[in-house]
Amino acid sequence: MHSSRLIIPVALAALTFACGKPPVEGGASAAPASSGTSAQVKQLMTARGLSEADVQAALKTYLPSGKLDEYLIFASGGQSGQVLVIGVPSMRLLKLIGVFTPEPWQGYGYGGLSDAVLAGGQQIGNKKLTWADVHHPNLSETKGDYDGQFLFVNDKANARVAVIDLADFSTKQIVANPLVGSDHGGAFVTPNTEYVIETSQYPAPLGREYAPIAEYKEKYRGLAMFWKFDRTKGRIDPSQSWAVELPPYTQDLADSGKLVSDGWVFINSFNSEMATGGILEGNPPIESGASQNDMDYLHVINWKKAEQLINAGKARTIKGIRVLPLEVAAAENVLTLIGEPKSPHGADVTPDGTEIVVGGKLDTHTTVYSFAKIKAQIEAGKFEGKDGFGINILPFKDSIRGQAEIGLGPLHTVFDDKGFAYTSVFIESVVAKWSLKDLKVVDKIPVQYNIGHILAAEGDTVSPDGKYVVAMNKMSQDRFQHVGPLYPQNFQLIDVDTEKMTMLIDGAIGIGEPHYSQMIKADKLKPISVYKMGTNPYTDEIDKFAVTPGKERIERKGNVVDVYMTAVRSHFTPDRIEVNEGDTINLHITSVEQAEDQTHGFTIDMHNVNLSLEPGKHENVTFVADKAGVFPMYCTEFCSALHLEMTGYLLVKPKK
Ligand code: RUQ
Ligand code: CUA
Repeated sequence: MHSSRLIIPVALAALTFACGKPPVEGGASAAPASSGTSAQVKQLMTARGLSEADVQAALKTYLPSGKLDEYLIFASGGQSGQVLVIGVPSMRLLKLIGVFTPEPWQGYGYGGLSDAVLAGGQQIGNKKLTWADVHHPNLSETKGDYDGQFLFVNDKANARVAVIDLADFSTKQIVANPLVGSDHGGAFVTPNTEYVIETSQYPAPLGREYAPIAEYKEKYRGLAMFWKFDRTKGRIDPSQSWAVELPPYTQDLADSGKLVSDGWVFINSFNSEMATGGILEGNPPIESGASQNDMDYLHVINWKKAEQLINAGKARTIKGIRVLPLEVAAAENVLTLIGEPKSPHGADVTPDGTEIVVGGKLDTHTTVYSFAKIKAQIEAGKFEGKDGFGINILPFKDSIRGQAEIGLGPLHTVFDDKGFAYTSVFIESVVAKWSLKDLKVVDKIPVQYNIGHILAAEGDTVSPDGKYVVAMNKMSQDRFQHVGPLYPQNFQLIDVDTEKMTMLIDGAIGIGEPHYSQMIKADKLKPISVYKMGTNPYTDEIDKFAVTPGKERIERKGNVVDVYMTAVRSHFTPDRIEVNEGDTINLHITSVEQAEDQTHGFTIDMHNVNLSLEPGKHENVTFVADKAGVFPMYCTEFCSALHLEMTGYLLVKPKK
């Protein structure tokens, strides 16, 4: 196997030699021929067809064995229902976090305590959800800056939000929105993570009820859900959560205000035409019906005021959630609207919180809204009219600072530390860098191809880092080996510290279609290495069934058998479990290891049980031994030289 990695350390030496020499366009470096090392590098470059720029890109991204990445990306795993953790600049995949779907290595969803987490909102009527459309991972914030404690992520297809604790990188909670069936603008946090915001996508009657499509205007609605986050518990508290009812305008992406605009939320919408399709009935498809008007509506929500009204009892309770009715939201100017150009998509608040940048998929501009103008007009009651739901509309021209001519299909925007914005331009397949000051594009870099989201180092916080931007591209047709008609997604790492943006490396994403991602400085994360002995990671407490060494036992009460087991290099105690066919077995297993990296696994053949037993972790498993037979149990992690010996038997005696 030829690996590009092999050449780099040598190339590094070569560039040191070549220092001060002009680079040779597209060819080998201008290193002095007298240097043995550089001659070798030159040879390698020629043999592999590498330019000077290639070698520089390699030098900027290569990590020698043992060196750590500077940033971590938390990327949505799209249809996989998982979250990817990727190192920057190496673009190495570090972890897949099981969120809405089982993840076997972590033993997530295979018989242990995590089953209850995974089951959150999984049962819809008589259907069980086994996948999710993961869209937008968002890190918890303190004062508008990532604090490295939690990650939230939404499932667009089924309107669920998950909480991941970054102490152990595992999913702790999934909540299902009882009011709507799909979401998109999520899971954005307010600057101190008071709330995790989830806004609906496709309008439907609230409470997941039925109403005929002919009653779309009267009965179908959108929603902005404010999930209350309890930071000390590290969980969303549904009982303290509430929502604002929205008109059926197909709300899209959302962002929280910050600093001066803290207390506000901005949500895009499309299809303010309220097209409902009906192709067979002779109507235009939704896609063209929804593109008739020149403007859709940016929704401006004053959430602090909404919260006051909710607390003052102005809510209607639907399916256990307090909802601020549309009439109240409109009358109190909790919700106001502003025009936004055709088929808007991203809504991104600038680092200083003063402006909102909106991209229009069918427009060539990004539009920059001024929060000060918006607020002043709302306070002065300066509206240009009302929409069909009685919501006040602010004049577009007086609400914006201006527009930047970007290119074809601007979508999402992130920011750096020098006053520049970076917008993904879908149709043109470029990243456009533009100045927030004068709204002028200063640079463009082609990406391969069809970029969707974009992310920058801490790029949506109050203090972005610059340095890196990642283009999240959908179609990579010529970038990787063909692996069938479904191509890998392509994360392209771009250096934005150079005068012109430069492409550093392609990162193939081989699962799901990632949507948004965030990039955090790695040293902000303080994950644990071991659990306190006996910890139930889903309650963060010592489990009441935790087993201490010497206290292992098997207790039988009628046909219920409780097994108290420990795992340690390289045995399970007890290692023999003898039961009768039809018995209910409660297995309580504690890893009594406390050394870093001493992980075991646990499986029972043919029982679909698979656990990961990291040091100190406790697991409970319950099942009925409904099949007589001999079932080996073993450790599934190659934990020691005697790993294969870390085994035992479940013996199920047949009924007579
Ligand atoms: S988005 S389609 Cu984040 Cu651009 Cu979901
Ligand atoms: Cu324990 Cu393998």
